Amino acid sequence: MKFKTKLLSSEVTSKDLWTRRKTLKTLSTSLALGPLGLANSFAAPREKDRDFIFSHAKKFSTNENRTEFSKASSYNNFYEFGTDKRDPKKYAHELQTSPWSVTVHGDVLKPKIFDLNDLRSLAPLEERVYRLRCVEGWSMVIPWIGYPLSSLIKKVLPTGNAKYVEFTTLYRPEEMRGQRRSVLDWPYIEGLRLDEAMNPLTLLSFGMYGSLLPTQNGAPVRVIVPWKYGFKSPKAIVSIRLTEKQPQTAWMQGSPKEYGFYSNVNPDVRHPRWSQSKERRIGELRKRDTVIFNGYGSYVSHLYEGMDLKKFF
Ligand SMILES: Nc1nc2c(c(=O)[nH]1)N[C@H]1C(S)=C(S)[C@@H](COP(=O)(O)O)O[C@H]1N2
Ligand SMILES: [Mo]
Repeated sequence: MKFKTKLLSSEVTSKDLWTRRKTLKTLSTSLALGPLGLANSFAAPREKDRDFIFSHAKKFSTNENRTEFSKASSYNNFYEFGTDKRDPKKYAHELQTSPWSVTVHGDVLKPKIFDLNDLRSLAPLEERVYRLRCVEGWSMVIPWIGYPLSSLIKKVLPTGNAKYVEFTTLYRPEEMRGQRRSVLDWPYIEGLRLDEAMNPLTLLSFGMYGSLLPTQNGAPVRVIVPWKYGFKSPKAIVSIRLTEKQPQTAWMQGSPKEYGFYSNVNPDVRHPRWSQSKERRIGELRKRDTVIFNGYGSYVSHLYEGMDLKKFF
């Protein structure tokens, strides 16, 4: 896998990254680098990597064992590259992720097209170790790097009409071979209620495991919503639009009986074809019990007070 971004002055292979990452881990434990982690600090940082500085957000992070980077970057859902779990890693290099810009618009007073570098430097980057649970019944623990999406939304000044946020993934079938087949109604669209998008857990993410996002994990920018099923965490975003009406998401469009707008992790609400009460943590053999809101209830349950979560699934 090759990163094609402005940040990395030279291309590195995943093997390089993995060994370097291990070095970093050793370094940071032995030298106790303190709360500020400097990505790629294992060697003299190359000119353009110096911006990728982040702190570790302990408050928002789980202490559970992290999924191995090699697994998190090779077992992926990213239908733009194919429906097999191995397809994203195999074909993601066909996508050019630089230059990149994200349009933030809709019911806002200050719409703006952000160049990726401007977007990334809009707020301090934090590392947050979150659980991610796929509706298919597997889960991972991943150290993401990003900042709260609320920081961005506040900048563009939502109007009183804004009730929802719609995210759109890049549409570029020449480079995303999965889009040449009509598996989903492209482009991939996801949505959140505005208060969900403003929740401190909701992350605009640019990196993971100390480095930039691999393309198969959604480079150069994606959203992470840890209390919802994985598909609510859209990758390779080009548009963030505030709206009055609830967005029609790609999965609702494709299969409305199976995928609702909310899609909160909920062991008591079955997927029509299988139970959601258990899950397999990637790397483990025994199944675990699935926890309501993926274990993030103390942060988010108030968002759904009085709502029938079986109806609003
Ligand atoms: N654009 C886009 N975003 C997407 C998907 C996709 O197919 N296309 N798959 C979703 C699903 S089903 C999951 S489980 C997560 C997986 O994220 P990961 O590969 O980084 O673990 O990405 C989500 N975001
Ligand atoms: Mo998923």
